[in-house]
Order: sequence, then structure tokens, then C-alpha cells
Amino acid sequence: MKIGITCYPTYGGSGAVATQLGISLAAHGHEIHFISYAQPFRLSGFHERVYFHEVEMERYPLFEHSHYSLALAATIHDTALREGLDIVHVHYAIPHATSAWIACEMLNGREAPPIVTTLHGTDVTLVGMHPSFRELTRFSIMRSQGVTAVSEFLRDVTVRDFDVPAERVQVIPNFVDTELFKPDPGPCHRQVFAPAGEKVVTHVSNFRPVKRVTDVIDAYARIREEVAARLVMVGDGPDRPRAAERARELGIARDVVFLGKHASVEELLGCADLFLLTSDSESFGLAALEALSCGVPVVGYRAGGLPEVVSHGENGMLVPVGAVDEAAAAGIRLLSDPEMAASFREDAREAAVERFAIDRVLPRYEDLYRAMLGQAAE
Ligand code: GMT
Repeated sequence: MKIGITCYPTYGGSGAVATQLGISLAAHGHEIHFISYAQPFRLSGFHERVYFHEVEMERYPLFEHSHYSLALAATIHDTALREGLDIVHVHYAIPHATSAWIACEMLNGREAPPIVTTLHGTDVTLVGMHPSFRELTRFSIMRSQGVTAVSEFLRDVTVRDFDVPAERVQVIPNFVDTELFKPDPGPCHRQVFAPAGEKVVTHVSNFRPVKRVTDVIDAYARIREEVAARLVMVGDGPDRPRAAERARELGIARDVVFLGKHASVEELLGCADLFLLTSDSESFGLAALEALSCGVPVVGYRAGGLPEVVSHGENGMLVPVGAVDEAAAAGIRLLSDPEMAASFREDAREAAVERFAIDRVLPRYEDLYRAMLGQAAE
């Protein structure tokens, strides 16, 4: 099949998943056309049958704002025509599903490829719910021939808040490259982060308010009162300065390292002892899955779809949103009980491989594409 994939290219789970999906589909013999305003951050190296089409946004003095949605529609339309796309698969509803719909309308009579929209999170729970976007989001979801959500939680929210019939939304969970995200990668940077043999606690996110990164700092501050540990903060975003300030206020700044954006988080996760994720909403929590795949237990808030990824008491601990003390207590237990830590690490890796490895999830997308094209599933 020839598949067009649109995603946000910046650091974020939806772009990471869309890119991995495209690369894996290409390895399965499909032809993949990424359509985005920049090369997706995890699309590096050469991959046979993978092409990239950049969305050009002309600047013109009359326009104070760029017309990204329209430029994207034009590029999807152009790519569909020139390459003969069989499927257009967009990740994140706003505005990608809308742009895909415009592109297919523009084909006007020529055979338009079916649109598959994958809902990722704030496209439904936040941005899509804004009064100015709600109707547009619903319209775009309903005009997609295939709709997937990355968790049961997100499917339920979509059905409830957008009045979308439940049978229109299929849950296909996110997945992870378990060969890349694996325990004990070489070289290990543990010595750099924790030269005196301290435990390594890690957090990876885009530091937006929803991630509550100051809670990570607060929980870590309590953990280090009991266990010698260092905190490695990976990523960047609006709340990074607040998190750094909090670490300074608590007098622990020297034990907290802010690495900024990192393209190869697997190198960092692989040498961590604990992953902290204190979001107040998380439709799935890809960062947590990547940690599990590296054999790293997760302590986080019981929010959204995270309980579908992290099994409480088996490979992580989930506590109520905002319960920093409970999160810290869970972290302390895990870091100071070697037997428990070993069992959680083993379960984390096993769960990632058994439930979320690419080979488990990819066929579900292929079946969906075939169903859209009226072909029998393999
Ligand atoms: O929706 C967002 O906030 C952005 C999006 C992204 O591009 O990172 O994150 C969402 O999609 C990820 C991939 O499916 C999920 O793992 C994240 O849980 C989800 N974020 C939220 O729901 C806050």
C-alpha cells in the first residue's frame, strides 16, 4: 500500500509513534510518504520506501499568521495525486484531520484515499474541546473513514464528549521498538549522572503544564532524603524554568540535571532505576512505555490511560493525581528494596515485549487499512 502519514514533527509522543509506524510499515513492504512541515525528529537515517514531503508555508506581508492547515491540505492533495496514495493517515486531529478532509474534497471526483485519524490526547481532551474548535474537531473525526484512539480512556472521552458513536473509534494502543528501548544499552551513562553509585531517577516530557514537572522535583526531593539518588530531567518546554527554580528553592539543584531535548532517550532510560511521570492527564504515556521497555519501573499519577500501560504493583506504582508524598514513598520503596526492584524490572520489560512490541500492534493498523480499502485482512 502507498500510505501518506502526517504528524507533528516536533518532540512529542504522537510524532514519535507516527514515525515509528511509518518506518515499520516500510520495512513490511509498504511505501510511506511523510507529509509534515519539518522532518519528524525520530526520522533519521535512510529507510527504503520512505519519502518525506515538506509542507511549504509561504510568508506574505498581508498574512500575520501562517496558513499551516491550508498549506498542509495542499501538500496532502498534491502528494495523493502525484504518488497515488491508497490511504492518508493523520496523527492528532487538529488540524490534521481537517486538512486531510480538505485535500480529499479537492480531489473532486477522482478516487480519494480513505482518511485514518489517530487521536492522541490533547487533540481531544484539551485543544479539541475548546469551544472554538469543538465542532470542527467533531466534524473532522466524523469525516474520517477510520478513527483510532491510543487507549480505552481516550476512546471513552471521544465518545462521551464529542458524541461520536462508540463503534466509529477503534482502540489501537501505542507501541515501542523493544529492540531499541531495551535494558542495559551500551554505553551506559550511569557513571556520569551518579558518580558515587547513587540511584538514577529519570523524567522525560515536553514540560508543559499538564506534566506537572514541579511535582517531579518535589517527589524527588523527598526520595533523596531517604535514598542517595540523582534526578535526570530530559526534554524542554514552558515549565522547565519553573522546575529548575523549584530545584533551586529546595536546595537540591546540584543533584538535578536538565539535559534539554534529546533525540536518543533510549540511551538515558536504559541506565535509570526509576521513571517518574506526574501528569494530571495522560491519554497513554508513551514515555512511560519506553521506560518499561528499558526495564525501568514507573511511579506516576493514576490519570487517563496511564493505568492501561503501567500495571500497579507489578511494574510500577500509581498514586492519585497530586499525591506527591505517596509518589515519593512508592519511589523510596522501589529504590530501597532490591528484590522488589528486580521483580518490577523484569515485569516491566516483559509487559512491553508481550503487549506493546511493534509486531503485536502493526498488524492492527494494516488490517484497518485493508478494511478501509475493502480488502480481506491477512
Ligand atoms: O496530546 C498531546 O498532549 C501531545 C501528544 C504528543 O504528541 O506527545 O501526547 C499525547 O500523545 C502521546 C502519544 O500517543 C501519548 O503518549 C500522550 O499520553 C498524550 N498526551 C496527553 O494525553 C497529555
